[in-house]
Amino acid sequence: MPPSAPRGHASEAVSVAAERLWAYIVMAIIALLVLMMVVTGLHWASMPPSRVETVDVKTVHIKGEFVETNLGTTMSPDGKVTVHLIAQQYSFVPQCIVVPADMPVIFRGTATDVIHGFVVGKTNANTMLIPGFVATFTTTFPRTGEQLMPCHEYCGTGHEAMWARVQVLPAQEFLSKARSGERLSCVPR
Ligand SMILES: [Cu+2]
Repeated sequence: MPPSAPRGHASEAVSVAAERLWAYIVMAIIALLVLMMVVTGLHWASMPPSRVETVDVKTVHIKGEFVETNLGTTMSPDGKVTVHLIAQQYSFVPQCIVVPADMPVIFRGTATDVIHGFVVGKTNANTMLIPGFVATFTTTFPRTGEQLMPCHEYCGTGHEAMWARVQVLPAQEFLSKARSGERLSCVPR
């Protein structure tokens, strides 16, 4: 209320009405936010992510899709590109990952000891790797070139030295290498 307005003046009623209106709007916004928190909280509590894949940490090195000979990038006959990787204190296997640009790439990874994670440069490829669980996502790399891939979950004293590299190749170059059907990586031999 403007201090100079005389009591009972028409401007008082106008300002009181305006303030009441704003109070109602703000209360409605707060109520909506609380409702959103309650609904999403109940929703996620009652419906955990549906596709939870587990893997036995004790045998992950010796059988199944995460044996050493299966780590790296493969292209299946139907053209699906899949990267299998493992995180352990304090490295990723493989240390250098080859992927094609402009093609969907499926990542499948797990950890063998403690929780790790990775993010590929400034892309949206970003996940946690939890022992006993398979982390998977599909992404597409629009730009060619090399990206750094650090571990982004603190995993112990060697955490800051835990890196891999990702080489994004032009799709044609990748396809010519992948045609041989074997797993690919850019780890120097
Ligand atoms: Cu780590």
